[in-house]
Amino acid sequence: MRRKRALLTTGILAGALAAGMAVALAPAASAGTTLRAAAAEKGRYFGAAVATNKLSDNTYATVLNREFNSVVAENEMKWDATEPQQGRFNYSGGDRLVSHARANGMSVRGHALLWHQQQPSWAQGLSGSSLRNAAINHVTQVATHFRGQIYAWDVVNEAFADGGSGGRRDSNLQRTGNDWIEAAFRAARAADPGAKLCYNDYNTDGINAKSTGIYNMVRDFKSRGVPIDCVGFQSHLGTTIPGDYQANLQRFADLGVEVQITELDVMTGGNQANIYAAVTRACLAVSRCTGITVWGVRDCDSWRGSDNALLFDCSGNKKAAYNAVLDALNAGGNNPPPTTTPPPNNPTTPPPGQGGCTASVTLNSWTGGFVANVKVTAGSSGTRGWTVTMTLPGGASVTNTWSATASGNSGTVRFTNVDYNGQLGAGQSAEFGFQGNGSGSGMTPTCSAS
Ligand code: G2I
Repeated sequence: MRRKRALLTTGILAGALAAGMAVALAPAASAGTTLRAAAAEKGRYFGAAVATNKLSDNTYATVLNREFNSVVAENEMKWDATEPQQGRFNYSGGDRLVSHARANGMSVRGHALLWHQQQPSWAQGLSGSSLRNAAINHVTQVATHFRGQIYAWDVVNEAFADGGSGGRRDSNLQRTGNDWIEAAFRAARAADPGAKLCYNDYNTDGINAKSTGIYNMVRDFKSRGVPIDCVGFQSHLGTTIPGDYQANLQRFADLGVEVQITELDVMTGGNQANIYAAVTRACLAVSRCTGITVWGVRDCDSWRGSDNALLFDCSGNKKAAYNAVLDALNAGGNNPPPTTTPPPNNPTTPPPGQGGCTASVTLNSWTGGFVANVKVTAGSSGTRGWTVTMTLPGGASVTNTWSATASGNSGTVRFTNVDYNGQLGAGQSAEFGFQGNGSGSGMTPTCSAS
């Protein structure tokens, strides 16, 4: 059967060539009939924010599963939901969304590890190093729980001020020190090295003081090796879209980060469909724009109430804005995202030694605490297992460890591989980390392989 068709095709081709007709050798891309199919043809995802209690609503689930191939929890992965009491974690809503995504071929955005809003009341009552330690522990625990299941995390959400200052917003987190954002990104990288780490904000839809403040932070992070992979543009839009929307995405992309439209919704009115189409075209025109997420499924699911800001009406019918997005996704011109992602920036990695293993430590410190990320690299014989020994400065102690098992928590501490990261081929690396109280400066790791 297959052979017959191939022969037939060859015959048609030969005939067409003989007749001097132009023949397209690559199959023409077919028009996608759903948002997820049309976006996938352009190498992108199309997602929606989901309230997990609505997954049992038939209309909701039907539209979600048919049209979207990415989801984000509207509330269930926020701090108040995941750590309602300090040190007591609740992942039920997030886990439910992740399994729904898996069953339906969807990727998951994680939202949001740290934000000044929707903090549990116990965190609202903390300050200084106890808040900083609690925040970093939160990042570590949550990102570790979901490790391997999240495409991109909003590590920090909405940390910049509105208005013309271009500076940070005042918040309890900001008052722990300006380095709280980079500390969060480092902890997230250590906990889930496979997730893309994003900074996410609103009112950043054109080139303005706020987006420029964020741009400068991202540029600084890239230059200092702070792990950041993406910037989220929420795009809660009114009745207009800034003329430099695309140019703004492009300038961030030019810094070497992925850009994503993360919470799109648009006020109803004559321009709604046009604005949705313009956002879609802008993302397609920027090769590092990897996907669009709308902030809800139907108008009645939206936090914007009577704005009717989404792509489906309350009965689940497609609106004009839906058709405009689908047409824009299917229109010609393809600027696929790069298929390779630059590896995480780790300038301190030493070359592997002969046999054995080597280890290097990257420290992220603040007054009263630190996070140490340790990279173990196998020498020419590879490892079956490894142990890294470090002597902590006096007064310092380990409070938690990930991707390794610690023996002791002060003085000389030995960190041994866990079952999934002991076996390394020659030159291969594994990472683990730990958080500590006190100062971690001056620790020199030594590595021994088995
Ligand atoms: O405000 C719109 C979005 C802006 N960017 C960050 C997003 O995380 C944010 O989402 C909204 C959710 O759509 C709302 O659903 O964040 C709100 C909280 O700031 C969410 O509202 C909250 C209500 O304030 C709570 O009273 C309610 O218990 O939703 C909770 C769960 O329904």
